[in-house]
Amino acid sequence: MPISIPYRQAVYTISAPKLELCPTDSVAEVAFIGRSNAGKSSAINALTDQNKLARTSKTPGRTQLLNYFTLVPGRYLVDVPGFGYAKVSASQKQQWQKQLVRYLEEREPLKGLVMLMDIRHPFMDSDTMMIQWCIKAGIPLRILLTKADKLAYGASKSALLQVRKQLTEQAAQVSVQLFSSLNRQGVDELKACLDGWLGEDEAEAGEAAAAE
Ligand SMILES: Nc1nc2c(ncn2[C@@H]2O[C@H](COP(=O)(O)OP(=O)(O)OP(=O)(O)O)[C@@H](O)[C@H]2O)c(=O)[nH]1
Ligand SMILES: [Mg+2]
Repeated sequence: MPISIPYRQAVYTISAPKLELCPTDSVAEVAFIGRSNAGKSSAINALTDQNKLARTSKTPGRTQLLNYFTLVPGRYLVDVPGFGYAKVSASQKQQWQKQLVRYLEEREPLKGLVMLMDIRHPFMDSDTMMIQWCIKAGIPLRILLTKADKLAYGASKSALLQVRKQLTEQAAQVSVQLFSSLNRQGVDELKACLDGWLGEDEAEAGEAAAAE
């Protein structure tokens, strides 16, 4: 049985510029990725019911740090600044991309990725690249079609079906849902998904203890 994580208790913990400086006590973490301005920080704020937990900004791609938020000891959400256009030099950008790839490939407690795509223009080049990479690496991926409030109900449903169709042809570990930080659409659905990923070890530990 997956446990229920207290998302509202999230507290900012640390910003790590690279893998080596990430928390050492993590047993399970979920990272939010996606293009600059997709709404990652806003989604974390909606999920945790805190307006200013993750910084949101209209200036895309400012920070290049892995921002950790503790949910319960050893369990984290990670806000990963957007790939795409960052307002930094080409060499800084390359350096960051290298760190990001290392984090995604080598971070052991990483249980899943939440990837945000603007519902009005999904599957940009960098999105498709990330999806392919996740499938290859075998990492569970939840895609949020964000800013769903920008489309009428029918249009958002049909966008969801279209994206879902395109994804099911690819891999079972990838799922997709509608999301809006503005009107909180999809927050509960996202929580249910994250409960499964973040509570996994605890549930297994509980089962093992009960079996003894
Ligand atoms: N209408 C609407 N606007 C949103 C939504 N989510 C985010 N925004 C807006 O989109 C802009 C970018 O949001 P952020 O949460 O800062 O985006 P981000 O992905 O964290 O961006 P970076 O940190 O630059 O990578 C802000 O102006 C938000 O207010 C949403 O669900 N609906
Ligand atoms: Mg952000």
